[in-house]
Amino acid sequence: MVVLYADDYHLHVPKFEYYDGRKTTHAEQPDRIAEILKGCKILGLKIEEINKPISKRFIEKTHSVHYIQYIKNKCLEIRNEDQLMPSAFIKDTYTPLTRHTYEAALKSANLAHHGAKLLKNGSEQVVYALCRPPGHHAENNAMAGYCYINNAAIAAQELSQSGRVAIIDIDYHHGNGTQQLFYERDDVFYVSLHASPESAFPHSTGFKDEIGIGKGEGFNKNVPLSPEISTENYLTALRSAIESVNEFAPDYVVLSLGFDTYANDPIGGLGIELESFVDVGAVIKNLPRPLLIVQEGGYQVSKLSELATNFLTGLNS
Ligand code: Q9C
Ligand code: ZN
Repeated sequence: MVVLYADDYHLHVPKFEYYDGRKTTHAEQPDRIAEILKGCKILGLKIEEINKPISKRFIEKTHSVHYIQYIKNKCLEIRNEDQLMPSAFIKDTYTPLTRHTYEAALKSANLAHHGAKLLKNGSEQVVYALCRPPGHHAENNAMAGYCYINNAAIAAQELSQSGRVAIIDIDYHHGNGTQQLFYERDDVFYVSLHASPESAFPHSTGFKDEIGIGKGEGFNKNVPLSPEISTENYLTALRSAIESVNEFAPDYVVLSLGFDTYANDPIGGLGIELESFVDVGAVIKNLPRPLLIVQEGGYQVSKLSELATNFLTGLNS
């Protein structure tokens, strides 16, 4: 197993978001990755730093050219440390641009893409890409939910050129972007466990009846959960999601990993306590390999190091 990170995750520092008509501090901060990295170091894992931006031709298989151009140009307009709420290609009020957001997003996406390459050429069986900014809310032509470029989708796209790919998403929030990007495909299966969109962002997607369309019908699976679910029932739901992955018989698996299911996450929280992340990791261990783990959310910064070590301890048990 290798852990990949880009030291340039520091480049993107969103100042505030607008929530319920109020300007509030922004939850998606650089020290999130510093803390997870700290956990990986405690475990003595192999860690590799890569600060290269992803090439355009790989992004353009996932995002529209106009969308990517727009982000690039808007970031170039920002000449100071301010942030800018874009007026186009955006779905909410949580996803501001800063001067270096574009650059940080390219480097984040490259980690996932590089991880996919390592799996394809057989040099690793498990790769953990510490992506920041996260990606699973980013759609073909829209940023949302702190996400600009869909890291997991870009990796899955790369892997799909060599076989069948299953994406399992266990972030607290539904991955609307990843769902959208593979909704009409039967060679990439998407399954997501998340807090019910009735009470949680992104609100409009993540319902059970979204099963894919055309030849993609049956290759999208949403498992909306009550925020009050017991950890025991959560683990049962996770086991059955893994069963559906096994039924699909993928050649590669991508895990979108969010630690915002942690009970005390400031914006999420599915009641999973710190110690139980060992069990989550131990269940995830049953996924087939090669496996690419892509970091998504998780906002209780003071606990991220321990959340990561617990999860990885279970995974490697
Ligand atoms: N202030 C990811 O976990 N909700 N994105 C904002 C709370 C947006 C989360 C409301 C949550 C986006 C990758
Ligand atoms: Zn999330």
